[in-house]
Amino acid sequence: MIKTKAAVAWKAGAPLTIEDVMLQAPKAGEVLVEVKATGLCHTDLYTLSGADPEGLFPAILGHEGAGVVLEVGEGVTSLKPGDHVIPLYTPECRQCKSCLSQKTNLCTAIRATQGKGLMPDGTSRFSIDGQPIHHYMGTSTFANHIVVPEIALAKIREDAPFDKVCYIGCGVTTGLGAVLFTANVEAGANVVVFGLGGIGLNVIQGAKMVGADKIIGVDINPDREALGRQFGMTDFVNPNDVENVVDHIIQLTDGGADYSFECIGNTQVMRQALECTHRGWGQSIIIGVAEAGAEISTRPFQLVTGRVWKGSAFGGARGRTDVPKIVDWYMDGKINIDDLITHHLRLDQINEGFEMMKRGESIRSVVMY
Ligand code: NAD
Ligand code: AHE
Ligand code: ZN
Repeated sequence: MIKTKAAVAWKAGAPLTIEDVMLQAPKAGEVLVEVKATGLCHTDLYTLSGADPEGLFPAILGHEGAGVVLEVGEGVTSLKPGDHVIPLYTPECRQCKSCLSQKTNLCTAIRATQGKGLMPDGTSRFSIDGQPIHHYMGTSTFANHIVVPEIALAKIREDAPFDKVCYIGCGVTTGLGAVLFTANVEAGANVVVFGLGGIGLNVIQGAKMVGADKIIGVDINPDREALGRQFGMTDFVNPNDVENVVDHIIQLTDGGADYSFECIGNTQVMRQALECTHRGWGQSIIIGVAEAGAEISTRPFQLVTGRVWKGSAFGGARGRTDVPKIVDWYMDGKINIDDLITHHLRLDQINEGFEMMKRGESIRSVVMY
């Protein structure tokens, strides 16, 4: 057992509190990691709000981290103490039906226990005064030390700064990957991005990277326009300034977008995102996470006439394979992460990070341990 510090979510809607937490040593196939930095993603806020059907309390949230391996359990062969890693909420076992299919990144090896806030053996490694505390998304990066299965760690180069590449643990990969892996956007395509936060700006960055023609950003926060343009957005639409956002985009794109991305988690916007795509071939990718019980709807005619609705988790990326490459892209200057990290915080400032997210003042806040 070791003692570590963590921000604990005791109940839905309540601020996190910083606690001393006991962490059990890694068992077979598991790895002890010292988390050096973690980003705050909207999904953490969503789960904390109580809207997540898989949200369990008490839990240690956080899923956008980077750190160093301290110890490996029995049978671990791909990692050793000192290795730099990014924890993966979408693991890559390379053995399950899903991994072997090569049709999805949604590895199923440990998904059932992960969704119950437990390690693969059905128990938690975290406790406070003997009371078990749930893991979250198999990562719990709001703890300074975590135990994670080997298959849920991407080994990365050692010269990459933790406080930047932690963002590759979710937001960067989700946004870039949705363009590159899920939608396969081609050069010259017209793209619309709904929601220009930590995910949407990375979708814009991905669209620019593949040579999209028009890249239209849609957000109710006018402050998002400048950063959107810096990352490659060609047109900005504030839905509050136009009569009908779907008609407006269809006009701007001469008949509809080739691809649209919903990066908010709002089911009404999901419908708009589908319906603003081009008849015959438009594809709309849902990235945003909506609350328990939410449903999407459209006229079936929208699909009959060739529009396609798709979803994307972790950008369709295979974590152990793709994450180290995305770290290389950052280190080679091919992608910009620095300008999206608007705030650095200490762990005891984490609640302020969520308040800034709610107020629309931050893109990514990163906690450094
Ligand atoms: P964020 O809070 O940084 O950004 C959300 C943006 O949406 C903000 O700029 C906000 O102003 C804008 N917005 C809100 N309501 C709007 C509306 N009605 N119309 C237009 N714009 C609106 O959040 P984020 O971290 O970028 O996450 C975005 C969504 O993606 C969340 O739902 C999150 O849970 C989800 N997510 C999904 C995956 C995945 O793998 N599928 C990964 C990460 C995040
Ligand atoms: N428990 C949630 C699931 C939310 C969800 O869809 N999560 C995304 C990642 S969001 C990261 O910021 C995901 O990877 N989904 C695939 C999976 O297997 O969970 C709910 O709403 O039920
Ligand atoms: Zn996330």
